[in-house]
Amino acid sequence: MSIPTQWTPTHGEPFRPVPYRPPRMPLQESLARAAELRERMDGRRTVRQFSADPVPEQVVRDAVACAATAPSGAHQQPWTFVLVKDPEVRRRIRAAAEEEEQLSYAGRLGEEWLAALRPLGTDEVKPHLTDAPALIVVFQQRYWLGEGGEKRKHYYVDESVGIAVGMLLSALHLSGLAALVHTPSPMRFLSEVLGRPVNEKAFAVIPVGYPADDCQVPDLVRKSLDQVLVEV
Ligand code: IYR
Repeated sequence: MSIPTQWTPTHGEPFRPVPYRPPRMPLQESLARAAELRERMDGRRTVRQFSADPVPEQVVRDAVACAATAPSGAHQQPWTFVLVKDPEVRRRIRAAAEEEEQLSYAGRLGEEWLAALRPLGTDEVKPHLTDAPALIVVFQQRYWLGEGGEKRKHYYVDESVGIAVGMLLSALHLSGLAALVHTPSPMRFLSEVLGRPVNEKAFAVIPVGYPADDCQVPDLVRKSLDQVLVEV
């Protein structure tokens, strides 16, 4: 399993701006694209039942590359994406996740949380972790760790990685793949199974694939634009 080389920060370098002149999109095109994108994004659903069919790996890599264009605190890009294809590693992740989830659903979550989850139909059984042909495990680099053990602070890590995951989900969906943001809790086992360094903390496990032929999703209703947008 390859471990990406750590990025070296440009810490302390002077500001050397370069021109940015993207061509302005014509109004009609902008309106049409926005409306189309809105409709396509509304078609995204979190999927928990995956087909075992393989996915085009380049599509997944391109989606990760899109995610890695996210803005980040001080442009520190504090993320690592581990693409897990090996079925044995996926089995180990599933076994460890289910062990934690059994404790969660048996009471650790508490009645109020369980009631909130009831309409989603989730439980401690996580077949998506082995059925989906790929998992993207997203790690946050809580701080930068140099080769010689030196550390540097990272800023707004939660926000940065959250934005990157949003962009990842959008890229996967718009490229025709389904995904699920799974956050087993606690997630320490992911660092152990995937051999990640101490400065990295698991953020989410994202199974990626095609929905199973008999896939079902909860009958969710999204808030309307009026309910989420305040214009002043
Ligand atoms: N991590 C658990 C529980 C869970 C929590 C939330 I908040 C969800 O939106 C869904 C599930 C699980 O994966 O089942």
